[in-house]
Amino acid sequence: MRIGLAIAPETASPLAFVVFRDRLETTMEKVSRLGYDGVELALRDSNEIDVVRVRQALIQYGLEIPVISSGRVFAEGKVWFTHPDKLVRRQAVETMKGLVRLAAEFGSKVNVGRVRGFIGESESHEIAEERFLECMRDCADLAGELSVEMLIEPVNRYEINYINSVTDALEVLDKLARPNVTVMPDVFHMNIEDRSITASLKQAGARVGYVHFADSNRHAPGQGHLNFAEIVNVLKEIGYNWYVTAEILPYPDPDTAAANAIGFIRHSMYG
Ligand code: LER
Ligand code: MN
Repeated sequence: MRIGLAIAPETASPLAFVVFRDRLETTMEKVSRLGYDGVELALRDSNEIDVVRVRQALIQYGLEIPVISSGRVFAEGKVWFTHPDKLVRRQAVETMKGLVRLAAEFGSKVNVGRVRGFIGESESHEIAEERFLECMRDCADLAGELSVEMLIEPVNRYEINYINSVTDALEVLDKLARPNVTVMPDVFHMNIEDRSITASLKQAGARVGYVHFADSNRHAPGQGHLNFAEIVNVLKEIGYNWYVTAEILPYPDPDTAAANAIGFIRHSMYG
């Protein structure tokens, strides 16, 4: 398995769930020195980065971009797939398609977290889900043409009220019926929503496309009460051998958090 770190450019809101929010070159240099294999980029839209510059930095620091994540499209762009207004849904789809095209340039996958949207108080689950499925199929079909995989990330109930557990995501994947869309477990959310982290990972099996690691308090793995050795063993058991990426809060400070995360993840993998 390879180890990644979720980061964002300096243009991101301070609320973005990343350790480093800084010039990408500055962060990549640090992340590479710590021994990470890749960086997940949290972007608001595809124009936010310069492809040539980022490609040069990836080569210089020996890093990959496993995933482009889209939480900022929801939080900062304020557009999402279940939105009642068709124009807003269209904007969400166009922004996500931009991220898909960018992902094709870097050989990355594209995450769909909170940008799926929520279900309004007076709305039916079925109508909201239909809107989500239509937007998602539109993006997934472009992604398929460009050989890009998309990832549905279950997110806990305190952040969104649609697709909270891995089991929820698997049901949605069946309805979606797109082979290039998989599930992206984040063990921080699973600790809140899933009956058993290990059982849900086994249930998802080959449909796991990417994984987020954070401890129970969203600090670096090792700083809370999740059993990462057990989680890593189950990932190996189901044949998952791609990236696990630390998406953690920058405590006690960004450098320490990033160093703690890779240290503990390696320890969980190799003992
Ligand atoms: C994103 O990866 C995530 O885990 C959410 O809590 C925020 O979008
Ligand atoms: Mn996550």
